[in-house]
Amino acid sequence: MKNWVLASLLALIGLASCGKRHQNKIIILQPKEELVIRLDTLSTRGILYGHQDDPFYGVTWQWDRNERSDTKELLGDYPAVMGFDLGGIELGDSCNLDTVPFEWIRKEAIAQYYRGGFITFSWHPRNPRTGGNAWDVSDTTVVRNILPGGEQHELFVEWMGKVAAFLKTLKTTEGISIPFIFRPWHEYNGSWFWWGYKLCSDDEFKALWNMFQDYMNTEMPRNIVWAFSPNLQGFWNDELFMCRYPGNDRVNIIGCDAYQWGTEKDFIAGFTTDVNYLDSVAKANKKIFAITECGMQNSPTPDWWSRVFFPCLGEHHVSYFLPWRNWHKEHFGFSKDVSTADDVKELYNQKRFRIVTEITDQMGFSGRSSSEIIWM
Ligand code: BMA
Repeated sequence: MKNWVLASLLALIGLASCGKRHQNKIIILQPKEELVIRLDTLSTRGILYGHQDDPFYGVTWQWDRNERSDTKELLGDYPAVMGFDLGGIELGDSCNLDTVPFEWIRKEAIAQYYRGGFITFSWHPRNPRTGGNAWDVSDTTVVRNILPGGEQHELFVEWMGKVAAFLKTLKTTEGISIPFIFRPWHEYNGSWFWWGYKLCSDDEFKALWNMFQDYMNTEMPRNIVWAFSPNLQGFWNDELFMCRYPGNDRVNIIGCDAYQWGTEKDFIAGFTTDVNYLDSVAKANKKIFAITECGMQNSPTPDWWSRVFFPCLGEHHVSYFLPWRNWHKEHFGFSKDVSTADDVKELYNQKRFRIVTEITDQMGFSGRSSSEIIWM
């Protein structure tokens, strides 16, 4: 982003937050630039709560289309960030891999944008070589074979086309494509997805990232904010991190997917180490830092968020944290129906995190481009 654009916008934000709206200043930004600036500015003011599939189902309900949301039922409004998954779009399916209709995803993403919140997409595509799912790691040549010249390259280009075609339908009422975060090839440092660590070389992984990103950026040059999202590692160092980092010109957000699967002690040690390392890389490279997925399955520990999760974040400026979906058999997020409800309410009252209510007016503009900001 050009520095003068940032400087002008920050000046505008400053004026707006002082209560004096600056009527005459017009800022011209790409939608994705505005999204990055909003996230960046908000991250100095507190962490945003995000949740996967928030409006489709909760711990004790599912497929209710009456504006239900576990977040809203516990805290009064929707999460600041909503996550949706596109797995299945590549086959032309009408529902994603978790049986959510893509039409609902489209409507909810637009609604989230209009209420001033953020949207993030992940994609768990099928295995383009074997026909299995994203977790099918039986073939170690998948990435190589979808790159140019590979046996499944043409098929994969078709798949990318389906992703782009769907995302292009996310439009304002004026017909302008809305901005969103895309988080492809997440948890690449583990080996449970076909694009994982042992399933491809560093060069193949980077070529995959570049091919997908270049394709999508050609289709939607003004709309996509890119999140690079490794899994909890516990022992990062520059050599290990940089070998698959796509490069500063290709990443806006450095994330971390962090679940407690084992002991609390191990999680705290690993997560604290990773937050320190990944945030330092983010800061050094002028990137936004976020906890792009997180949680403890089925919330067995009532004070997990206040006693385990938040202390690991320390004083770092974290943009958002996004617990995974509240599917009844495997739920991770906030809900009035789980043991963490009181703890979460207390944290919210202490302003330790924000939902969508708190991010819309504070900066002088909402999720929609304000009268002072013109999208180009
Ligand atoms: C995983 C699990 C799966 C789900 C997938 C995509 O972490 O929750 O059940 O299909 O994410 O949402």
